[in-house]
Amino acid sequence: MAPLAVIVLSGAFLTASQGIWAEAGPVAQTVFTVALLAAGALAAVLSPGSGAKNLPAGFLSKRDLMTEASQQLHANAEATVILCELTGLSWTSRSEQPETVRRALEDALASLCARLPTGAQAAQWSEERFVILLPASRDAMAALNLARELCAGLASGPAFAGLATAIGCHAGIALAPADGQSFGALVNNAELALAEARRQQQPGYGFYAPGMSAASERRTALQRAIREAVSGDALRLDFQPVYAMSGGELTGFEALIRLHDPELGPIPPSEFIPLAEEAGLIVDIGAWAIEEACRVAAQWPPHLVAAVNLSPAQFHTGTLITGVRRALQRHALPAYRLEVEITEGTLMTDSELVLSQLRRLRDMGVGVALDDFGTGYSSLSYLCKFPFSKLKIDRSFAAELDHSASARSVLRAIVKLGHGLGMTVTAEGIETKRQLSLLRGIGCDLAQGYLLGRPAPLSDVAAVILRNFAQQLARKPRAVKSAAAA
Ligand code: G
Ligand code: MN
Repeated sequence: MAPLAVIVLSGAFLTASQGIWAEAGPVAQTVFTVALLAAGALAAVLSPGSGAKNLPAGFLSKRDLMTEASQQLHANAEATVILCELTGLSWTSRSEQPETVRRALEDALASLCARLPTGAQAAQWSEERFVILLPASRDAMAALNLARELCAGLASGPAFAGLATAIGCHAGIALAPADGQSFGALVNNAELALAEARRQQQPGYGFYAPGMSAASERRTALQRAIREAVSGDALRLDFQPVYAMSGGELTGFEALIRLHDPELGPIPPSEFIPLAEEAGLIVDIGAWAIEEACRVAAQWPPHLVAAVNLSPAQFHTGTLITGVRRALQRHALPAYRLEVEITEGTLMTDSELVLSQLRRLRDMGVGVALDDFGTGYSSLSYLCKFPFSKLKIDRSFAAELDHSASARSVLRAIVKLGHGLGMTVTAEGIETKRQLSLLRGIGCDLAQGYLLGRPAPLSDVAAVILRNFAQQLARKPRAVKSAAAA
């Protein structure tokens, strides 16, 4: 594990120094440089043998590239730094096929080197990272074209025999003097651009932009908050009621994860779920949500269902089914009172893996809803392959209803399709009475939205249940009274 630790350390050091770097004085920059060199040297000494041994002829040592860059910046204050990162070399393949990985790395480096224009210089930065120094930054387009060529060249490069995954490349670009006046600052900002390019996936390369430091600091702070919330019990579930369109009877609640950080305040799920996914924390969070929803639902009247949203990552752990089964057992909750919601995105990759687990959940009696329907690819083939119990129509349709006749036609078709396949259809995002009556007229079975009830903390749930019970009692006294007596 030693080499992994050292390389991760050097990466973490770079990340931790983001933002601070810009303000750092010469002493700190020297310390930074020495630390990088030390980490690189250690990594080389401790390498398990999968690192490239034969660097292409044009490659400088890291130290020489630093000297070169400093001289160049001193002489004409202009330079372009491109930080490239190879992808696809997993640690599994590294430990299982060190020789193949080493050759693949060398091939990738040679291919990278062959594409460098005259005057460009390069050095290996860490095992998978390479810094390219271009002599001037006046021509930003040339830098962008080079980054594009490097990424495209590797992506379509020779198939590396024996490797399970193809080798790819991401690149971040920083230009002096605008993006930094020292080599360290340029590399640091190229690192931020690289991280953004990695997050965006397409096109896989891009320039540094000034907002990236602040955005990166917020992401780092949020990931810390998420980590602390997971270990420190600060996650909460809010519950949004779902009602029957005809009669208005409460049928259950959708459980929605909420994160409230003492310093950052409430963090919306749209912000923390992608970050939790990125940090690999979503699996723990998801398992907790299932457990908590079962615990809470077990205290409700027996006709009410709790719905929990599942993330794609939860299908890759191998523990989803046992986790659900254990949570149901622990809280003595009948399976039909739990529903899981997945979006079409979850079915996009490894759909067989996902569908086989959904089938097992259905066999157990757990409800399976297709969430946000109509916004993704709406591939109707999933509807044939898997018997979803419920279709939840994305809230954008409710918003469109007021002014779009075509939205009404599409909705009618979706409802017909859902009913034809034996599914219950829920309309989400109902905010006005007009939307409610239109959606009822179109034939949706269930209704959810701010008009009927916002997501509310657990402490409000009992009041929602009681209010609905009272309303039902007032509406149809005989039926409800006899149900209550029984
Ligand atoms: O993707 P899913 O349907 O699980 O998303 C639920 C999200 O939708 C929650 O964050 C919830 O707060 C939000 N939401 C629920 N009802 C409404 C609504 O009526 N309008 C809007 N804009 N958002 C809603
Ligand atoms: Mn949902």
